Amino acid sequence: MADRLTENDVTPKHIYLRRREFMAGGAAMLGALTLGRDALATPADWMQQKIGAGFDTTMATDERITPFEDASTYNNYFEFGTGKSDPVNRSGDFRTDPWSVEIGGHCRNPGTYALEDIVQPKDLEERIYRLRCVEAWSMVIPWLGFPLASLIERMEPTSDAKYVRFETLYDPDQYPNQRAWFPAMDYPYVEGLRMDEAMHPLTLMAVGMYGEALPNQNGAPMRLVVPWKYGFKSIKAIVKIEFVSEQPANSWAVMQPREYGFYANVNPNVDHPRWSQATERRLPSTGLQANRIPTRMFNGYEEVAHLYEGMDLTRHRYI
Ligand SMILES: Nc1nc2c(c(=O)[nH]1)N[C@H]1C(S)=C(S)[C@@H](COP(=O)(O)O)O[C@H]1N2
Ligand SMILES: [Mo]
Repeated sequence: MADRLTENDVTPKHIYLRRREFMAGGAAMLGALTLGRDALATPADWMQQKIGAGFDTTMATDERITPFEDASTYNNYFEFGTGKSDPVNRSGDFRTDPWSVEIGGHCRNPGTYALEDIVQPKDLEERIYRLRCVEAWSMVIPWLGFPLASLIERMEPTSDAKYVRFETLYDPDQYPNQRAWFPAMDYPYVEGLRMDEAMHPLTLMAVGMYGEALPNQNGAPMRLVVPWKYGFKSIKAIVKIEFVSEQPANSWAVMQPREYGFYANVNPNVDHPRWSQATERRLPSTGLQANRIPTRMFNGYEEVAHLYEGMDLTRHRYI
């Protein structure tokens, strides 16, 4: 289940409101607002640390929060390179301010919106979600964000809006792999969700993690988090959101259609053509201590199962 903070969590909102200042301030942004991100705390510890003893710990799972160090140094973000440490090593100068997002397609309020107008501080909350990559590693991350549904509702999609299509920034000046002789994929990176998936309360637009603004390598200034799907659905550095009537051609499915599809729901019973998906390596994971655990259907978020009733999930996982 999603662990949520809906009361007393003024700190994340406060941090977001100060975005411009701490972007400018660089490392100084951490300051007194940072709370134990080195953790390996349990979610219950994490919540208690943040809001005091009043937190209802029955909401929390007993899974430990992945240390910030792992979550921010072992990343997939092909625009910066295909190595897991390329994103942290190469994203230092990435500019996230100013940032605007073009929203359009079948909706009543299309336009180009400044990030500050998209993120409503009152909607920000912290949610502890697992992130499970196709390549079988996983993490538990305290995200800071808002339900995608609240943004969609403000845009007033029409009945022709059947899917939501997302696009990452295209800027070869800033993204080394976009100007490479042989780019790793066709850019810009594109992802999509069916409307009901996009509206599901678990679907989060993240602007931060571990109580701070998102690090560049994790998708600053705004990225999607769809916790029951493989990580590639969680598109980073979003600059365009479009309401469309046809299923979007998402980047990985276009690149390797035999391996990747549109739905990409986490499913331990359906293997990737090149490896098993039955287990995952929970970070931190090393050669000596792989920390391998069983993968769960829908990454453990079984409350989404009804969205796929009547669908052959074997077929829709990759095809
Ligand atoms: N724009 C963009 N978004 C992306 C990717 C990418 O290469 N480019 N990689 C995806 C993949 S495959 C994963 S597993 C997650 C990784 O998120 P993390 O680095 O925050 O763990 O980001 C996803 N979002
Ligand atoms: Mo991934």
